Amino acid sequence: MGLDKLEDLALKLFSIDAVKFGDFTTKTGIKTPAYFDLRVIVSYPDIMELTSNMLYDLAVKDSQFDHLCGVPYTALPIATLLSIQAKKPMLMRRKETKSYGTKKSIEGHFKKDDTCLIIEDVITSGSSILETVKDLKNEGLVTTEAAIILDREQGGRENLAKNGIHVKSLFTMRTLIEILKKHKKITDEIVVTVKNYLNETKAPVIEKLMERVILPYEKRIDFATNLVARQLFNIMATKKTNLCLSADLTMTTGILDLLEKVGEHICMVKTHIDIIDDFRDDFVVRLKQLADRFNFLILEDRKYADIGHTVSLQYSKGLYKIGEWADCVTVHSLPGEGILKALNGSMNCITKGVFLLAEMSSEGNLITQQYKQETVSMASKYANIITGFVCQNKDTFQNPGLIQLTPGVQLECSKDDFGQIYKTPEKVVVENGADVIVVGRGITAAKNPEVQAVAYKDALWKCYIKRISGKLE
Ligand code: 5BU
Repeated sequence: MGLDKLEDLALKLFSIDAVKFGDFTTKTGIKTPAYFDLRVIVSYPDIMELTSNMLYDLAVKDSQFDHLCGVPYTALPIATLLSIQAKKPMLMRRKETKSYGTKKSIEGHFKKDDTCLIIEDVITSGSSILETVKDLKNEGLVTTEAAIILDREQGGRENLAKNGIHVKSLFTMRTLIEILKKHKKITDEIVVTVKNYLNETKAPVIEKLMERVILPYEKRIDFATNLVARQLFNIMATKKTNLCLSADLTMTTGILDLLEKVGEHICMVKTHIDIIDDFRDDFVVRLKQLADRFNFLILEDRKYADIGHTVSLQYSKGLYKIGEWADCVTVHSLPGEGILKALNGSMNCITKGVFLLAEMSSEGNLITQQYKQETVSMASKYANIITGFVCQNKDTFQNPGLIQLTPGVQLECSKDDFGQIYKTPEKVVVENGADVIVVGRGITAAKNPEVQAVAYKDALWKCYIKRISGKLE
């Protein structure tokens, strides 16, 4: 049986001593039973080629980004190969800023808000990648993904996730030692020693430099890769409201009258266009006028869940022509990434956004932890259209450029007759990390919806201020 590519690469790396086992001391003085020195691969063009081909398949060919940037120095030649293979421009980060000339830390041509894929050899704590990301960010570049050869599984992946960087690795330390064990290159004893070491030795947790839930909305604008997310952060920061009204009324006049009254207190209105009895085209014209006048966005809660082709038709055609007036829409990840691919093609990417459903508020819903995680990783490939996630918990995702939209909120905890679970503003904003909070019947069913909208707006904003002041846990 032929070796699969990953095994082939593992064995080659072992044979050139890029991977070693024994008693080693790292440059920071920590003892380790496994040592990786991938610098040597520059002496082996066939291994360089194999490594870059595999990284290309894993993390480059289907990703959307404007530039590649290798973390100096080991990853630079690999980044160069990938840049040529992908026909995407490369950026180079200087480790030491020049003391003469332009003092630029990033070399190459780029525009503000361009996106960048990081290439690295090994991660332990993730700090080298974060240093590179910081320099890129200072130049106005946006980074959400890193492609690496080996994850030592000592906390780097988590540290990077906290800072909005999703890591794709060819090997983890565990997969690597399993391969080497299978091919009898290392003894069972070494395998046990390395596994024990992994369980006991974690790299330091890196301070959440850019943690989503403590960053104010205005500081998150620069992290956002989707324009609707940027607009929404901007609106929230200027209007000082994170309230999204779910205008679930069935007559157009009811909705328009309500928005006349509460428009100044909301950052977004959420519609279910298909529950309206007297829909006419001029409704959306008036809705848009109100949105412009009061500076709020429109989210159509369509919850698309079909194959990509059908969804692209549902989005752009039919009675409602949602794509013509909604700033953003809600989408299920259930059908797989074709749904995002189709929307990416149907949307005018510069102005439109998607909230992907990662969790629901209703009792007994069938979403599992794995479904949720796969939903979040699916989104990372479509950073230009993803505004954020509809979800209930703050650890669903870390990227500060994305928005957590949370429904199921009322001033008191309760339930409705069909399993909707309501939590309080304090719970959803301070504890659970909601950025934009959806309130429907809490406002629409109130005797005085305007007064109630102000009450929600004030309560939710107070909780947000409490959260960003860092008084968590
Ligand atoms: P309510 O009246 O505040 O219960 O309205 C909540 C709205 O949010 C309603 O339009 C739902 O369709 C929508 N919603 C929700 O309640 N829970 C979810 O998990 C999702 C959407 Br996704």
